[in-house]
Amino acid sequence: MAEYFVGHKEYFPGIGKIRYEGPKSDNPLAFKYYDPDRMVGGKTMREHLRFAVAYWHSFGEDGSDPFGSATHVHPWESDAETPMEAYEHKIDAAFEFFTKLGVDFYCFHDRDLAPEGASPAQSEKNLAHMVALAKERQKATGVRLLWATSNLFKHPRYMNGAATNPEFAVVAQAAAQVKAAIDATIELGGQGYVFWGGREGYMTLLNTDLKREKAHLARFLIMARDYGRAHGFKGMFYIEPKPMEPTKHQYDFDVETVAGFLRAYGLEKDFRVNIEANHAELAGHDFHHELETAAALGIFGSVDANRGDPRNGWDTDQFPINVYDTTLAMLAILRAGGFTTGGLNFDAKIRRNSVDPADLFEAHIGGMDAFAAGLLAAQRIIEDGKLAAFVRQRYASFDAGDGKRFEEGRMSLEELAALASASGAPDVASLGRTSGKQEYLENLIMQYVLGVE
Ligand code: XUL
Ligand code: CO
Repeated sequence: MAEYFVGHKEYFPGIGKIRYEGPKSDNPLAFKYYDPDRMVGGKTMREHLRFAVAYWHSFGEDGSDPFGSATHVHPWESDAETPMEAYEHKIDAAFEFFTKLGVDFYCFHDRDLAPEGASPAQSEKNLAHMVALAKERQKATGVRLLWATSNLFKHPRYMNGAATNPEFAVVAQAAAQVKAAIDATIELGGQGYVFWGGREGYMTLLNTDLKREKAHLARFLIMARDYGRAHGFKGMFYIEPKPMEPTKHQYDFDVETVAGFLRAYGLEKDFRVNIEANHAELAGHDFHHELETAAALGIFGSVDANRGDPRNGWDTDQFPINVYDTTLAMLAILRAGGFTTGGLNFDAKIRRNSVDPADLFEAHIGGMDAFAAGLLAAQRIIEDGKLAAFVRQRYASFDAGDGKRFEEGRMSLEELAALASASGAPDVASLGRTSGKQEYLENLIMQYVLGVE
């Protein structure tokens, strides 16, 4: 394989392969921390981090917002003579970008890759055409599909929902789309398939049968799971939690809510969660909280890496740069055993006024460096063992004797209560006055973060 791959025309001229130059480099187009082949705890950085580029934000967004029109001019669209040609050029630009940046994965929505047609059959044909081109490019470059998904939120027909739409005929349209997108995922060897329920929720409960809509969502997911498994899909299905936006309330509110839903409908074997940092924030949680919760519930799967703005109540989808946060995230991910089918997908977009071709590279370089630095710090935290030892010690009273019997479910409430006044019980006045040492622990993490090199 060439150093990087240019399909036909070069869409990012003047920018070559992005290389690791180390923390002292002042080259904005070089990695400072992400050194793909560097070994970290028995695996290379690239194996740990499994970076993916999001097709929709990187090659589809035009910079428009509710107050202004497009600012991003995409050469792969402006040089196209037919609407389909714009999609063909876009995939060339995308694979040029993936290989220059040096990521191993990408993710797409069906409608990013190929345009919607006048009928489900035409849409399916458009998608199959583009899937064939994607397959050729994957083969030529070694870049793989981390996951695909279906855009069930943009078309006006989905304004009242897709799988949860009160009109059955719309649910059928959504099924046609998902079936074709699962076929595309299988054809491209995708390692995952994501459901993000952008419009699976409500704007007002006054017109909504919540119980029925949730049951419809479960039915739909069961059908999709059964179809995928029957057609040879061996990857992971994911639900991506988000509490709101675009609807007022979304059924996949957060990790805990999704876990309960999966268990209620027997979906927990085939589905895991794809956790997005900005969605965690909208749910009122830390990203770290969502990751630890998923790990504890055994449903951690993949990550949409980005950041929100704590002073904005919407999904700003900025690139991640906070190394304290990425350290805690990587710590949770490493402790959960690392990624298997999942990875770190940059569901993030450059700002509206970031109009230089280099901006898209710099954005990803910063995000990759932030996670690489986080990985290094997290690995040191694990190797040093101080943090884990502190937490273990904090629960030591459950490791043996009565505490252990309690934990293992071998004690009644009467027995437990009797221990409160048994001989040898600790003095009640001073009991429980043990410092949580939060400030010490926060400082300890800071030392690892600042010690990264
Ligand atoms: C929307 C979002 C989506 C999903 C895929 O907030 O995160 O882009 O990641 O549909
Ligand atoms: Co996302």
